[in-house]
Amino acid sequence: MILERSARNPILTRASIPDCPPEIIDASAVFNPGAIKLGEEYWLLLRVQTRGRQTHLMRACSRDGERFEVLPELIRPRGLERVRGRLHHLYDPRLSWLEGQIYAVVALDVDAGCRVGLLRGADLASFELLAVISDADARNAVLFPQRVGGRYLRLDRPHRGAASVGVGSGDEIWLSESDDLLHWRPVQRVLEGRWHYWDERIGPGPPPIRTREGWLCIYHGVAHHLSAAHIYQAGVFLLDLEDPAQLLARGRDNILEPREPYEMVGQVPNVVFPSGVIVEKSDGGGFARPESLVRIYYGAADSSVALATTTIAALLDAARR
Ligand code: BMA
Repeated sequence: MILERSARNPILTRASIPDCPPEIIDASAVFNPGAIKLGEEYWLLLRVQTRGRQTHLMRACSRDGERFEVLPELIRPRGLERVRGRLHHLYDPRLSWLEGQIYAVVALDVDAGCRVGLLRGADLASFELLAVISDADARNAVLFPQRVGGRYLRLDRPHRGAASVGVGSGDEIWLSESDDLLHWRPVQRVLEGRWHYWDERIGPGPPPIRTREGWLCIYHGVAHHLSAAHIYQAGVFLLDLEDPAQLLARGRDNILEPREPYEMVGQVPNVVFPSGVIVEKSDGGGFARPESLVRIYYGAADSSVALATTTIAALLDAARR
């Protein structure tokens, strides 16, 4: 088994969400969290949904990475009035620690479709919108935790062929670069969906992990050839350290798929959606250690938050298999 689910799964459910009137009364769902470790504390930035199907951000804190307490307070990023058109939802934050600040890459639902936004803050409570960093329709993007060759990098997933899923989606992950985090240029496609198999449509998950063997990336793949369902799963691939446009390896199989009742039943059935990762140990050079514990936080059935653990070595193995 590559990933081991927490015995406490789902670690957060709608029952964990304190009322926060007037916005949140008897929340409907909590899922797709961003994750970050600050000192000895584990933090999750949560996508909380109300019974009006409105979306809010809340945060949760833990001392052990497994038992989280949700703070009874909404996170309200500043500067959202700069988003063009009416902003309906802000969600799926991917958190990165970069050059002494916390960044969150978020999806923004506007009338024209979906855009990617970049938030920055000294802590999780003080986010400000830096910029909308996609012109065209896009939802999933994630920052690399450091510059590579002087450039900021991200993985993103341009939308195309909305087809059967009804909302924008795509089957390619691209590497893009920037000098200032505000203006981005596509570099190269790094991964394509594999039609007929587990990852037909794909999108980046949590931030890439720097290992001595390359950038280890967790992504989600959707199988929809089974016609009755869209099955969201997680997988891994590896990009070259110096030149992350080069794909070194990609696992054949998924590493996590909906098997438990809380993953198979909910608002959107059959979904595991990895969005946060915490690596416990790095070596002196800042590379994740092979034996390090890795905590992967994921949304389950668009209803709750779950946790699975593994090691860097096991993920590298899975990428090469
Ligand atoms: C994706 C995103 C996620 C969601 C998933 C499953 O396209 O919208 O936010 O969790 O679908 O519904």
